[in-house]
Amino acid sequence: MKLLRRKWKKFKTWFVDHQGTAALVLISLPLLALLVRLLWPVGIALWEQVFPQPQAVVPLLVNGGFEGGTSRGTIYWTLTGGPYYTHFGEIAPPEGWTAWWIEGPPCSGTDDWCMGRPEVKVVSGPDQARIHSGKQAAQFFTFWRCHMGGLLQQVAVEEGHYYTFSIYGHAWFSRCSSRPHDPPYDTNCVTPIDWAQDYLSVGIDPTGGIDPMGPSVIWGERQEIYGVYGEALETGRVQAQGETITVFVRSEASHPLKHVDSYFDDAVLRDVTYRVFLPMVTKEA
Ligand SMILES: [Ca+2]
Repeated sequence: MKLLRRKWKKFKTWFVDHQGTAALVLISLPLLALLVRLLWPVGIALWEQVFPQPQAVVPLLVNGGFEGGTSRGTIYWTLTGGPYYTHFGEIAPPEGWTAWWIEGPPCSGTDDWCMGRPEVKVVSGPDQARIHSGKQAAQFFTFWRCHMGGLLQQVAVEEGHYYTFSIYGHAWFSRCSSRPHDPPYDTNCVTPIDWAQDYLSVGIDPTGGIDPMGPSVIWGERQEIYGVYGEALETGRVQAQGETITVFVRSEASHPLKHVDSYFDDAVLRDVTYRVFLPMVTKEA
């Protein structure tokens, strides 16, 4: 107690001797608190700008890995017009995706062979080579018919932003055999066809349209990828013209072989608006 009394006495003496300073401190404290309160949100915002926190990447596509269920969505055109939206039991595209195709026009440069209606399904085995990652992939295929078609999905995006779309894909076709990895021209049956192409590609309609033949679709390079997954199919950077864009996957098979299959997996839509592309610099020897 003696110590406390001595301290209090000392404080009183200091307070009397320094009234001006004490008053200034007492007035300044609430003002300082008010200033901090007002500037706090600004400071937090500045801090987040300078030191941004890493954020989880939210996939722009629905079911891009084809790990979900299936849907019945179709859109197709025939020689009599379109688009038509009839559902077919053998067409069950991955959930979130719509199967599209062109039906009827001749392919291979002859009226003998025409683009046919495909079958579409989600595959989960037994052939694991058809799955790029996860447990499922999408299969688009025809039987003794060539085809032009694939999958599409409309996506909500930021108008004016730039996007790229990619997917892994490969084709497999066989003149007769049902053995999954036989070469295309196996000889265990008789058929006059000894040639084939299946071009795979991806595209973006920056206006959100759903016509794969429309002039606004910007397609990436067509590639022939046979038998196994290789490099991803990709589009270039495409600027969204509105709040919706459409991504397309396309298979163009020119041959009515017994098996005309296309497999796809791991579709990704990326917002590349702010990505900086630096030129590659090679150090001279
Ligand atoms: Ca998958």
